[in-house]
Amino acid sequence: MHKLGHTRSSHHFDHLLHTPDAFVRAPLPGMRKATAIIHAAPALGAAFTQYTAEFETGGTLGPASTQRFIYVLSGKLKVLGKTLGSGEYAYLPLGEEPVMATKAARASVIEKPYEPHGEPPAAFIGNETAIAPIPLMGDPWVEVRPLIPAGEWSFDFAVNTMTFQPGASLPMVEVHVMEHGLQMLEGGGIYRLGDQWYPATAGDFIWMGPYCPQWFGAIGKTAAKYLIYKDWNRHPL
Ligand code: UGY
Ligand code: MN
Repeated sequence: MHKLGHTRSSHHFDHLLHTPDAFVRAPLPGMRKATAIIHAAPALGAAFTQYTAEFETGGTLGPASTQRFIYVLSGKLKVLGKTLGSGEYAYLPLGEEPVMATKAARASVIEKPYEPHGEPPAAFIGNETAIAPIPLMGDPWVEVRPLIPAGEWSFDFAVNTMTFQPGASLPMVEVHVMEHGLQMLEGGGIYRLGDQWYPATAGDFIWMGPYCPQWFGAIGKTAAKYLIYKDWNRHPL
């Protein structure tokens, strides 16, 4: 049944809420047996690209001309000679290394031209469950897991997961120069973006531009969790 023109998706100059009912799929150059839902890109005002890649078994990404971060949402992806499952991820400095699904898979892919500062970082893989949680500003109800090693200036972006116990929230409305790409992984709540409040749930994507006022409160009986990108470690000039 169609929805008579209704969607929760909403696009403003400083933010986008992108909900699954509005997703449009198209392969990117070089993809085989795979397609992309592009959530954030320079066309939006973002300085990075983030998309959900959906693979059939045997599907591959095309090469990128930028660094690339891949977080597996479901299924199995072979990267750097290892098979990665849900919650595992890879950082690829050149974007040229092959990425192939050994089982139908979905992954969140971030691509960004590298801003050099010393030697570029080397490729690595990781597992979110192996990262020790950090309480956000001392609040044990909001756990942050940095997926890219913190304190290493060579990286020009950060990717974290944030897990909010039911009823927990960001301690303040944040307004900052960094932009965000956010993939809601589990649970949900209310996201304040600019001057609006949106229900947000697993499967949604949110882009927040520089200085977009932002706040989140988790609602429901289970924890809410999201994957969040931000530009990091570089002077804004
Ligand atoms: O890292 C952050 O800026 C994060 N606390 N922002 C957010 O969750 N919207
Ligand atoms: Mn923020």
